[in-house]
Amino acid sequence: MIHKDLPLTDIHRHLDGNIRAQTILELGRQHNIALPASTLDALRPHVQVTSLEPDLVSFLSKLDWGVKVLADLDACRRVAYENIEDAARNGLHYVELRFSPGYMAMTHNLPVAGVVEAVIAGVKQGCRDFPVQANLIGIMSRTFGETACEKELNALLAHRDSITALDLAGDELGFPGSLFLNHFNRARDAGWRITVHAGEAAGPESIWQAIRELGAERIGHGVKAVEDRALMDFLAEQRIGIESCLTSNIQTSTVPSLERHPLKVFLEHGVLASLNTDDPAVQGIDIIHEYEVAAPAAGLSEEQIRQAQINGLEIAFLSAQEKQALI
Ligand code: ES4
Ligand code: ZN
Repeated sequence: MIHKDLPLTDIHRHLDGNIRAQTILELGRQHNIALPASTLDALRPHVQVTSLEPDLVSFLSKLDWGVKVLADLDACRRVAYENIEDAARNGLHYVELRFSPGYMAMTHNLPVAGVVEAVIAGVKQGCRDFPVQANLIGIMSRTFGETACEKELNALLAHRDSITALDLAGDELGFPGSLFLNHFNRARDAGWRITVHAGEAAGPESIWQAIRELGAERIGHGVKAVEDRALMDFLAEQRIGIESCLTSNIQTSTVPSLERHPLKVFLEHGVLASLNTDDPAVQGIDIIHEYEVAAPAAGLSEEQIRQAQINGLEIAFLSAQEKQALI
């Protein structure tokens, strides 16, 4: 269960993987974009995961309808704003929203820096209207290669003070972290925090690489760390945070069942692992489901669920001042 005496956080949530089905319908109508269905019920199976996907890349294709309706910058601002509204509705006190500006810009050839600006504006307005704190994490979508990632990075750096951290998402097997050393050097020079999707589709070596070469202070998913005892020790000792997303890991076939998810082992090992959603609208879940249904199914005791909630706050990319406002 969710512990009401503690702040509730979600520090791994993709804004562009969390576009309401209703908003996809409305934006499709508004901009004359042909959708695979014209009612909410008929659209759902196209924009939401209904069963297991065979792998990460198939899962990620489910996010495409959401960005296909981003026909202008106002649409980008709207989905950012609605993400804040939904976070507040879910009872979150603090959310880290991540987004790939190049992916959001892609279908309608929007200016990438304009997308960054629109997302920042939507989040800022949302935080004025709803009782939730937020920070933004910029994503480079590795699937589109080094040059596209450089464009995303440049657009994000144009608004560096409104962005807290840099992440690398997408096809981990096809595009290893070693391709992005320069990108992360620039991000660290800008004073950003670093988190990397690693050990989701690839093995523990991808996590070592993210930490040692990209400067990751947190790891998205990191499930494969459990295969490497030295890495488990290192994560615990160095207080490298793990952003666990239980349902996501089942839907991408990263883990065969919740009972076999390594989150419990991480917590037993003293690794700072937290509970998060990933792409809640696409997955058909919310943070409450992850705490109330998924975490118990993964074998976590109430004490371990509480620890995961504490860890979410502990490893959040909050300044001392922002943290003070939360507790
Ligand atoms: C991801 Cl964009 C995205 N969403 C969820 N999981 C991911 N893993 C890598 N990229
Ligand atoms: Zn993710």
